[in-house]
Amino acid sequence: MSEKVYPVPAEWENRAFINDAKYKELYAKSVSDPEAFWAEHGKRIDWIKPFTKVKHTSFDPHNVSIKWFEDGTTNVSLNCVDRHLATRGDQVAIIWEGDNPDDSKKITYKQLHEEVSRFANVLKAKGVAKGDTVTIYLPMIPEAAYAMLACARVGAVHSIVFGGFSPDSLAGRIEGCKSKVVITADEGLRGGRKVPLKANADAAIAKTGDIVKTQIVVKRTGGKVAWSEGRDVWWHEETAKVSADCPPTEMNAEDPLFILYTSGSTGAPKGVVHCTGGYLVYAAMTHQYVFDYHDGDIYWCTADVGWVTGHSYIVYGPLANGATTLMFEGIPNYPSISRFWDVVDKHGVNIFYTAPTAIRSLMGAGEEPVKKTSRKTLRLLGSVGEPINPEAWEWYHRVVGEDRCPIVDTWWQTETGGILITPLPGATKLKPGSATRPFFGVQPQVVDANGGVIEGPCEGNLVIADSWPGQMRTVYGDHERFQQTYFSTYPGKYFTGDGCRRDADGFYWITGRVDDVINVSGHRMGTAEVESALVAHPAVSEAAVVGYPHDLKGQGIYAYVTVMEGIEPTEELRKELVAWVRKEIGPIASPDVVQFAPGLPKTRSGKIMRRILRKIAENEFGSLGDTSTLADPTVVDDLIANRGG
Ligand code: 6R9
Repeated sequence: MSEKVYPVPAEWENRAFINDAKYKELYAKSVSDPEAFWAEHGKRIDWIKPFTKVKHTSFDPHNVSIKWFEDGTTNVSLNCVDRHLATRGDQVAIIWEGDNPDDSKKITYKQLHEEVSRFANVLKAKGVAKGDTVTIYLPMIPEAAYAMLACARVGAVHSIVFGGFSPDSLAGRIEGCKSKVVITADEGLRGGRKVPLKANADAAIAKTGDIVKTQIVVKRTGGKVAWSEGRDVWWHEETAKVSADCPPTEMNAEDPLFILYTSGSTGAPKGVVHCTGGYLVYAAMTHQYVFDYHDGDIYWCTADVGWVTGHSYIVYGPLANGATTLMFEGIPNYPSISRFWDVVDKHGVNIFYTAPTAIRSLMGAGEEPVKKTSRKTLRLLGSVGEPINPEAWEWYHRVVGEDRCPIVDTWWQTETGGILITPLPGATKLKPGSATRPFFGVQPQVVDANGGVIEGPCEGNLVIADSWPGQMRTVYGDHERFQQTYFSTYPGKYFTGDGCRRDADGFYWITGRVDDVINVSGHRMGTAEVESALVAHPAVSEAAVVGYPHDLKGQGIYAYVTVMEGIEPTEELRKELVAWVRKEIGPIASPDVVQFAPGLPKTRSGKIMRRILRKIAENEFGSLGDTSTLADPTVVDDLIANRGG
């Protein structure tokens, strides 16, 4: 592992909100007296009724309860839109860059206010009230942000489903939170190719009985779509019918803002619930300090709003701060592999936040497509989603940032609502591959297999000892699962599911998941989800899925499949199974390798020994460990002899 160190550049120490001395002072205060610290920083958003209580949290595994600012009231859209009208009504809130480079537009805070208010009135007209859930299945178009903020405005809880998910996955999520309204587009556009969103949503809705009463459809491409009279309505027609005046609904700090489904190590995806007050305070504060966002900066996060990064760092954090946030519909290599940098130059982007998988794929195309662009406006780079390997970090720093832009490697999760471990560009020296130090109020600890807290330089599992305002509050409809998943492994602590190393400087190096969650191009995938899709195929009797190192994706999906008696494990079947999983879950879940296996390595009690399957997938036959407890040790020889990939 690289231990190269990049000191904080002098100009950053001077310009940044937080330098090292300030970081140390504020961090010490944030953990020694969280009440006082957050009482002060909770004021960064506007409250309708100010809070008098700050922190009321318990990590007791049988009684987890997390409340922040619990007697305060506010509204998220009030903070992201209305409060900027007086000071920056004509400032651009959202720069939208379409898939096609000729297609872009700018939306000011005034325009955003009108769009959000109108659509909020549409939701009301369709019977959406405070506490109702709304499912959003949209491409990266401004309407996605309008829809999120309109839900917040009327007190509805949105659940965004990534546009790459299949009808089945969408159906499960609509059912999970019983949305009577679904918002989609006729088609999405990515890399010049059309994505049949409306057709997918129609298929999903058909699977959910009579839950969905209204489907609101944005006309994006004008492509032909099926229409269900009485249920389907056009966004542009409905917004034209209503007034542009819609006062924000007063919400309690602890009222839910959104649900976002995410993969865990077992079972179906969980509905992670985030609430109004604490989430917004945390998203806004991290956005300002981690990206050192100053008025007038142009900020671009390349995530999709279907993931938590899009929620916190395209929409809520930046807009709460009155920022100009860029939203990009397309992909990094269309129409050319220079697209990211062309967009940076076109809009004068100062702060650029992307994922290691994108960096690695661009790296593969060499330096020339980057170097032929100017990028002179870039000041700061960010990384999120998976560990960034030092080679990719160095390339990002040297080629993209021309050795002048610090990189903030931000570690966090859907569950954490905002960034927990990260450098601050004016305060933290950088080590390629390390997420460095905790943000204010965050108390990471490293524990050993028995749950003992390890001090000093060490390696182990990462837990967080106490709550922070952006933390998820519960699993939608299943508080028991919330307690069980996150607080029972190391009772009294939040278990992240990640392993990490802490070095002599107290810097954290995230080493990846230690549970059965794999991270494919920064997208979380439960191996159990892929397995259940595979065994749903009539030819499959058993399947076991593991992750393995993949040069571009970080991790690839390796599936071991046992076929039913009498079925031939042919090349056609292999292809069919890959297509099947794509259809069942979505393209991001496509197995990279399918290996037919007459038997899986199991203990005598019938438990699949994934440790062995992982080693074989990783090509590490020499270190299989003890296989003597297997019911039939000879299956291992067959697995090795027929290794795929
Ligand atoms: C924000 C987001 C969370 C998992 C997390 C970890 C991995 C995210 C990382 C990182 C190393 C970073 N992860 N950022 N690992 N360094 N900077 O990605 O949320 O989709 O819920 O994934 O991603 O394994 O546990 P989510």
